[in-house]
Amino acid sequence: MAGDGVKLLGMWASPFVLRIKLALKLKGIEYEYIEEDLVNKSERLLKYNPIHKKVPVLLHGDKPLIESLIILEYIDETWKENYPLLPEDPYERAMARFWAKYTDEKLWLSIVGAFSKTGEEQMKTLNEAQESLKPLEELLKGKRFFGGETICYLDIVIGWIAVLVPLFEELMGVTYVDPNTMPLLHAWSQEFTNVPLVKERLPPREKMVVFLTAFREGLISSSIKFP
Ligand SMILES: N[C@@H](CCC(=O)N[C@@H](CS)C(=O)NCC(=O)O)C(=O)O
Ligand SMILES: *[C@@H]1O[C@H](CO)[C@@H](O)[C@H](O)[C@H]1NC(C)=O
Repeated sequence: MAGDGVKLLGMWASPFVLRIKLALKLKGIEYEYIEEDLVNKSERLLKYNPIHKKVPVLLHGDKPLIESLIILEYIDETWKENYPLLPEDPYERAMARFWAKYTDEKLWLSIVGAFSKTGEEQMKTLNEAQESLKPLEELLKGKRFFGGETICYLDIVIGWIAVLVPLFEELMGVTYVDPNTMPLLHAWSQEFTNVPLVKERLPPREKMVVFLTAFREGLISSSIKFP
């Protein structure tokens, strides 16, 4: 039956891996999860993702799939009947893909960019990040989730903002999503992480704080390259 032989290579803190966990759960697909050590990468990871050497990797039987957005579309097309993720309408599908690309390019650069800076540079880049978040506020007008009444493709794609941004804010002592100027995005962020299926899969908060503190130190000292 569909679902047999599905494996996910992941890393507990990865927001890209979380996308795949959520999609598989929404679709009701059973899978084996394999935690990868990204400091000491396994033969398995290098074999299945020799180009980027990154997680997530989805294995469907012996077919490897890489890049979380591609994997999401593959999952949606392979298990069509269960809980559609992308919209039906071609124009809406195209727009969903546009916002996904915007999220992974512009938003990722500006949000993590500000996280990698201190002092005056931090304030400047934070401002850019806030500007780049504004279109999401527009997108949420009249909706509870990006998908409408329930979480869909775009909620899963943008979900990392709900997971990481509050932690970034706490560690940096700043505000990315001001509840006064971006009330819909702020409310979405809380609602999304409170959906039981999401909440059960969030990385442990305290472990995340330790992980992100070290990540930020790496970014600031340039021992971790970004972008
Ligand atoms: N564009 C990729 C990003 C995946 C990614 O950046 N994965 C990180 C973990 S969050 C990784 O595997 N990093 C390992 C490395 O860069 O060596 C996707 O959407 O799947
Ligand atoms: C790296 O991983 C391999 C198994 O994939 C293991 O045998 C080895 O001990 C690990 N090395 C370190 C330094 O953790």
